[in-house]
Amino acid sequence: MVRIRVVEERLADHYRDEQEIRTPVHFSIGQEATAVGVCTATTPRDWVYTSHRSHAPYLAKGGDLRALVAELYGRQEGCAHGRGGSMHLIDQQAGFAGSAAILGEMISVAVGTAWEFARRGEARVALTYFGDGATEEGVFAESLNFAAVHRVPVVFVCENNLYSNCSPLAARQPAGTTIRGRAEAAGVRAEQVDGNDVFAVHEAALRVVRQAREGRGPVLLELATYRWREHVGPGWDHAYGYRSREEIDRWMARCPILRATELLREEEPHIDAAVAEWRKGFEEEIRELVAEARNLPFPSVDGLLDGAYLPTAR
Ligand SMILES: Cc1ncc(C[n+]2csc(CCOP(=O)(O)OP(=O)(O)O)c2C)c(N)n1
Repeated sequence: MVRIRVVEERLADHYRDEQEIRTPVHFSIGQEATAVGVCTATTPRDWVYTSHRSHAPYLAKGGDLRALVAELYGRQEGCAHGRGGSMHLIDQQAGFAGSAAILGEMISVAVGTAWEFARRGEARVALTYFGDGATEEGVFAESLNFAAVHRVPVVFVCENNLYSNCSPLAARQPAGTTIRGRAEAAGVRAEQVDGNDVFAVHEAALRVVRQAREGRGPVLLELATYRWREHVGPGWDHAYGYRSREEIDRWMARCPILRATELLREEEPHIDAAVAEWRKGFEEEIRELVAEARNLPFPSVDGLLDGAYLPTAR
């Protein structure tokens, strides 16, 4: 979580100061526990998909940071060869199967992947991260239904950060309803977990990944969390007026890193010094990788259509 925080904070600074990262960026600052708690409950043979808010799960799953930084700078050595940007990350070796910006798209892709794992008799699980906003896409309902009927080994990971861009969940859904409730209505088991408590998230994820692997069908985790920065971009959005300063302060006081540190302090009396030391190491790591990425070559114009689907010329 500390590594993800440092990496994203520094990338936000570079994004703002240099105007060299030309891809839209959706940071997970404040949401690190959902990425780490779930991804550490998987093996590299389990595949994780995400939507646009992708850096944190990519790194938590073991994705290569060097290739992420190069991708953000649009370089050929990026994980999508500089063609995808922040919202199209991939590291198949780590089991990070891909991210895509169309809301809900990767929910159905994960269901298809998990279904194929099961059809081949492989004890593997597919997981798909999405926000509360994506649950309002029709594909969410269709995917729940298909996964329930076919007992697909998929874990739906909803990062409920209360907003879809600037639109609050309370203005979009009837009072008294929950995302968990909608999953259960479709016949999918579901749990609501404090998404800023990395230990609670991890415990739940270990349990549901095991159940899916054992053939007990799909599960949805609804993780309550909060995005600190603006929806897209490096800045803060206190002045935008769609959420109150008090609400932001309240959630920042529930910082997942601070909470984990507090929970560990008794067992690990030197935890604060360790976090400070890790921070220093990660600051160094990201400084070096950014300096390196800025000097890497861009993709060549000749290879612009490599990897693109083109109908064969007749
Ligand atoms: C099908 C589709 N509709 C609209 C958008 C534009 N859009 C991008 S992100 C976003 C809000 C997403 O909110 P949520 O799913 O809660 O995820 P969060 O950004 O909070 O992590 C919207 C509406 C899109 N990318 N795809």
